Amino acid sequence: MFCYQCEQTARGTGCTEIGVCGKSPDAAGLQDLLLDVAKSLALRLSAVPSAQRPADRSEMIEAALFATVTNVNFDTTRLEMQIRDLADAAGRGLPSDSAGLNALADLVGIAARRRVDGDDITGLQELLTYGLKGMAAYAHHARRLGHTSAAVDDFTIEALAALARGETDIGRLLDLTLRCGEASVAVLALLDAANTGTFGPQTPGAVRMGHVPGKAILVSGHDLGDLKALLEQTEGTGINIYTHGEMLPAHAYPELRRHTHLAGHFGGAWMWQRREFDTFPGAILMTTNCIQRPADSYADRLFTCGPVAWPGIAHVSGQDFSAVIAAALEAPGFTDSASTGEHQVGFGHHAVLGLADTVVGAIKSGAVKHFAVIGGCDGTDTGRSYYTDLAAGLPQDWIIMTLGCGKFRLLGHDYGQIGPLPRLLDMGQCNDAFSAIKVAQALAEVFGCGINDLPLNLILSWYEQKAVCVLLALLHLGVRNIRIGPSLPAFVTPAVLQVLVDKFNVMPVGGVADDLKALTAA
Ligand code: FSO
Ligand code: SF4
Repeated sequence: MFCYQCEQTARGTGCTEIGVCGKSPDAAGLQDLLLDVAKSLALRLSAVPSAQRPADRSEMIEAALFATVTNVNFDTTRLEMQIRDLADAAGRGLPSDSAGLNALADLVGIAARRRVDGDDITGLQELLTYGLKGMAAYAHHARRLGHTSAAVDDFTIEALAALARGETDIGRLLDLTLRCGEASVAVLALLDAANTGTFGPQTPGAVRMGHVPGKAILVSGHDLGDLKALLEQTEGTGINIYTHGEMLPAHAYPELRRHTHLAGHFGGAWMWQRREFDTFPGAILMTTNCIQRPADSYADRLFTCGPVAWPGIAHVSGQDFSAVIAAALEAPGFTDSASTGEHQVGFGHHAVLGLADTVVGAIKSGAVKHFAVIGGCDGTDTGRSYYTDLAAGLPQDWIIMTLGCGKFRLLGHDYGQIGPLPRLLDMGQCNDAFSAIKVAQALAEVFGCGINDLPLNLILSWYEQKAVCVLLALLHLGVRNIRIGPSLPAFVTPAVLQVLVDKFNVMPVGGVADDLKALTAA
């Protein structure tokens, strides 16, 4: 196997024996093959005008791409079924046995392509592929809420078809990558419309960080629609629902918050799940990534749904959560109350722009000097304390906008207020980078300048491919001087990095003291 798509890749170069994430060589090979048949299907569809393409094909491609995102689908049986479905739709014959599929996978994987095309071209092809994977994840959530975009679907097919043809022209690959940024903006807007249209715009409010006595279900991942269905199915059962990881922003949505048994938030970011799930005395539902190898102590009360799967873990198909509810009723539940305090959520673009007069007044009076977006995806790397220390060290007249599971690095510090404004504005999930974009665009309009002329810095943490989608979206909007860490992607070769530096002045995060000095010198 060879995989270098995420930040925790082995030795910073690539996982070759087994994934640091726990992905087996067989699952890695099947994911490579799944991507390859998705490209074949896209190539076939690209020959047909978009209006005449069978309705379910984009959804199939989207599901295939999402299945290959880091920490989503580790189940070889499910991967093989998906490969065969896509191959059928693509009219492509495949070996009938698993060994044959594995052998085929070796021919289409990254290592084989690197031997032919070299590191730079393969790296650029993968950069585009990972942007498409991130888009697919967000598009999937939007689609489940009834929101789709022909522009997004068509671009995915066009880009995958180019990859299927083995596009090696660096100029064309760069062009597709930057256009992937344009499609990424569209998909972030799509999911924002889906979430706020279905559950109401985010509104500020406090979330209990802890638990109360009673039976309990913990919901992790990103899919607000699954959480909503579970809230409805547990209404009146006495079971309390807790959010975990990227579900924390669910408390900001009126249509979710109105369920009084949405009792609080339990735990931190995804990578602490083995420790946290172990101590949770109820059922646990993973709605999307990021799943880790389940510990025996909770494997029998862990459930997956949607695109996420782990071999041997019960998978809920559709949204009938009766098995999850039964497991919660069987488990002891909490017998006490505990709390580490409250966290303010809900500063999506509707809420922040609703305070536009206050924000603009605070800038004009000098009470607010600068904005920083600090967030993205969290991971286990010890270098990630950078984000904690940087945020804590910023001057008191800086407002910090945060989002994604990277926000957990910032919690536990009292940032205080500037007048009526909290200094830490939690904008939501990683896809709510769209809110940061909207706020920046609105400020640029008020002050009659470009986004890059605003007193604004972006300091992002990345982990997996949704972060690539968000980064490409920001680059498409012309945002310069973005700091990325804790390390740069292995698939971005020095030559490709130079292009990003020349065009956008993308830079790696440095030391906290040096970066604080550089950020505050401006
Ligand atoms: Fe995090 Fe995981 Fe939301 Fe990612 S929970 S790491 S980029 O899946 O998506 O921020
Ligand atoms: Fe390694 Fe990340 Fe790929 Fe998993 S997803 S195999 S950790 S590079």
